[in-house]
Amino acid sequence: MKVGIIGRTNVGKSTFFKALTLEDVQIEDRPFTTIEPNRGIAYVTVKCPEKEFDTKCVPHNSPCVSGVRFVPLEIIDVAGLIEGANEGKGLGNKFLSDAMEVDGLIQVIDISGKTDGTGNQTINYDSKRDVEMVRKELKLWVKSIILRVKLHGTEDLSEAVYKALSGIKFSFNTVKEAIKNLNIKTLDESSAELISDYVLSRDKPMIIAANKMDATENLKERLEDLKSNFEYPIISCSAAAELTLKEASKHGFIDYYDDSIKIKRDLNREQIKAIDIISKIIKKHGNTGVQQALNELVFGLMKNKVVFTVEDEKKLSDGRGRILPDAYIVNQNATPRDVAELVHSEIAKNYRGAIDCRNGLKVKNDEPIKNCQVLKIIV
Ligand SMILES: Nc1nc2c(ncn2[C@@H]2O[C@H](COP(=O)(O)OP(=O)(O)OP(=O)(O)O)[C@@H](O)[C@H]2O)c(=O)[nH]1
Ligand SMILES: [Mg+2]
Repeated sequence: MKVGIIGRTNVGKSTFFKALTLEDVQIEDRPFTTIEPNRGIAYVTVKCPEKEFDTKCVPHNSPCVSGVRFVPLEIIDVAGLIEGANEGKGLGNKFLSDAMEVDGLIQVIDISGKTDGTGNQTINYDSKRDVEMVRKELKLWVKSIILRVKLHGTEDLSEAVYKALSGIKFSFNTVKEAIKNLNIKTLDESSAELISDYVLSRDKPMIIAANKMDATENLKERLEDLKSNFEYPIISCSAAAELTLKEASKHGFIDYYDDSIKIKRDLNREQIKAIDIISKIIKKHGNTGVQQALNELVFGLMKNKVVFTVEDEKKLSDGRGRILPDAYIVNQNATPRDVAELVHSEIAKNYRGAIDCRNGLKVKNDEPIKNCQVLKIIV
């Protein structure tokens, strides 16, 4: 599972990425700070089943903090987009292919309206323009790839388009469905654009992270305006606030857990002031919105699930005795066999079935996983 952070330049993409991963990346108030993509591990959060099973987990691949399980996924932060990127403007379109090697997208926008389309300071910039621009750039770029397809002899159209797009993770089924449902017989400007729109909307689900919510007085109006114009889920956030809290927590200044802040050490006047401002943001909005945005994409929009795997269904442990060691993100239709594939190719090869550890019963091989199911794969 891989998520991409995209958006116009200077909106706070790298800040958002760093707040989720704590990777040491460059953040600056100027356009085109990020050139090469930043890659890291972020986590979605679910309730750990340890309490329900009356046990204490010993996590392996997914840390657990006070009963909240952090399930890992890959995340990538790419260079900022500007109008014309599909034709090579700004930093060109190389990073479009970086951004597109993902299963889902978070588009970061600056909801405060204080940076313009080229990432420079302004007032009252309409962030709807950015949402339109990103949608257009992605569509035109995928369209340009489709238009490069050359059909050989009797080659099937779906096969040829899929081959051209497979490097950027579009599924064959989606491409085939697009060509069938849109009744496409040949490739030209308009049919390529239709296919592009179709496959993007199916295979690159996207939410909007309305960032810099701390820097505007008119958040409510601005959000309503966006919501009435787009169907994307929109989560308001302050990546800068989340990053400050995560860093302060990492260095032992505060406890930051479950959207509450507890000061642990003596802070200087500046630090107290910063924490005070952020506390007010959290009080007003309930949270900083960063983790919520990632969870919304992975669970809300993409409808993924989490599955826990164990080797011993009684002790709920792996071969080394670790309790509820591993958790994985799976898509909504994943079956026990798909889970086996995620765990190890050898396990998938020797797969003989799976047991639901909640009731000790065998799970049907074609039955979709239930969210937070604890499975023993039988090999
Ligand atoms: N007020 C406020 N500023 C923020 C927030 N998030 C990021 N910023 C600031 O916005 C500026 C740009 O942040 P970056 O994270 O570098 O933005 P980017 O989108 O990665 O920029 P490029 O890589 O240049 O495209 C920096 O000055 C950040 O401190 C936020 O939530 N609130
Ligand atoms: Mg950046």
